[in-house]
Amino acid sequence: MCGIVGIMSHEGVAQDLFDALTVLQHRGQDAAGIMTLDDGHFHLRKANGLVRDVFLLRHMERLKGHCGIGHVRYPTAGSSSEEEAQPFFVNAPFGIALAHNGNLTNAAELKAAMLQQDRRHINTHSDSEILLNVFAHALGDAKSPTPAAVFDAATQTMKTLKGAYATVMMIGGGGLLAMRDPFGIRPLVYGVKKTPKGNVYMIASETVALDTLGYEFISDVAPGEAIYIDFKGELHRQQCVPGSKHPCAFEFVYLARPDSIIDGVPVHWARLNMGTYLAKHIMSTWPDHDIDVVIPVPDTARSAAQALATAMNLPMREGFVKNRYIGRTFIMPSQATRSKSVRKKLNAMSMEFKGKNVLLVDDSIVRGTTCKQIIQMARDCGAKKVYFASAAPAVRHPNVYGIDMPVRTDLVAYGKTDEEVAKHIGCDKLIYQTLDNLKAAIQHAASEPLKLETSVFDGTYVTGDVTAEYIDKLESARHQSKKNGPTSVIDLSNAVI
Ligand code: PIN
Repeated sequence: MCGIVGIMSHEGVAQDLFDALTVLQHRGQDAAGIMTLDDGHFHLRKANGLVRDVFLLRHMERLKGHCGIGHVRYPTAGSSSEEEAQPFFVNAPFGIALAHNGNLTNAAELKAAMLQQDRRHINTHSDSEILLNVFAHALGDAKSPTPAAVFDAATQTMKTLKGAYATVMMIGGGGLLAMRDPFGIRPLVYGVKKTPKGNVYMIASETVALDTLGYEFISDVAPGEAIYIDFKGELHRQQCVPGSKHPCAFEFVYLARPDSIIDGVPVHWARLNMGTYLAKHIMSTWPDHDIDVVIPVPDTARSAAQALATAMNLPMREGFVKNRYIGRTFIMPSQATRSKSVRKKLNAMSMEFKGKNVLLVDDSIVRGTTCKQIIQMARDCGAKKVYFASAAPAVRHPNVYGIDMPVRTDLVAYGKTDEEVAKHIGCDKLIYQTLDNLKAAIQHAASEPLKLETSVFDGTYVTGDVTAEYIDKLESARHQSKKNGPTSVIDLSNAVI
């Protein structure tokens, strides 16, 4: 997953872009980049690392201009090399820069077609570079980047792309463009700051970026919609292709910040509801439970654990302390780093465990490596029984829409019953949220009826183009990259055009 931002202002945007990327840092800690446009000149700084480490004063001073876009990355398709950090740029037409969150599922076909039909070379393993070139080709014949020309190109692009994409682009002599895929799988919002010089607009992955920087939320970018803010500061919108809202359920489970609102759903409320539904499930399936205390696995699971404890009339106690200076383990590049880092990251306070039957609550179980160690820590602290509850259902399918979910064989629940997973991770009892309850929890926090993208739980891919063959290719690319260093599904260029 990645975080993106774009700003159209009347003064320098580098500082606001930097601050917005810092607020979106949870969406990716692998690389960061900013590109600005100043009087016809594009300026770029991108590198691997955290936002605070990538941008030094000398870089910030170079990033001049009243318009700019930014990106924080965790790699999905593509490698984690510095060259593949975003924004990407093409010279023609007009100069276009792009920041993308999501993953295209027809990238291999598009790459092959691009070379053969459009004679466009793609230099990286990234599907984002393909997206940029599809759009650049579509805008190719326009005399100038007028709203009509840009929306035509956006429409053509959306008809060509498959998969998940939330994007911001900056077009030389034109303005700032945002597009969200027809299912709205990844989040994208925009807002305004009213200043004496006129409106300043921000487009961002999450509302938290608008809030923190003092922008007023206008709307989510609708699925299949494009938003274009020209250099005169005028905002244009167009529904380019029909859309049907299906935000990714995992954004609510874990990816997004709790203080964001996605498609009318406050993430924090969704997480509280997950706890309440999980409590109801436990009480109905295990009425004579002997849980003494609920202990959250920090941080994401705290909201769910709190609501669960309240609904079950049980005490909730903090039992783990997290070192806040260590990154999230889920989005570190290698499994080796991940396994080593758990104990450095979390320490248990034995007095909360000793002699008690504890219910540990986490947001999800993916590989099962972290929770296995956490359960062992609880036992080492003298817990009598260690029960484990996941606020999300079992993850049994790979993600193809921009979350770096492991290949099936690395998912602990793949091919296992709940009892087998419990045995594997070493708990006395395992309780998963049911998928119906997860959907209900998110729906109950929503302002209107909502459908969700839930493929990691049920293997149903909303875009309708994800075949078993595609998943096999994706997985063999990931296996290969584990063995030989980064490669990508796009590189398996035996695509059928
Ligand atoms: C971690 C949130 N959350 C914890 C991410 C662990 C899966 N993992 C997904 C659980 S935090 S495992 O709150 O952001 O720090 O299944 O791989 O063991």
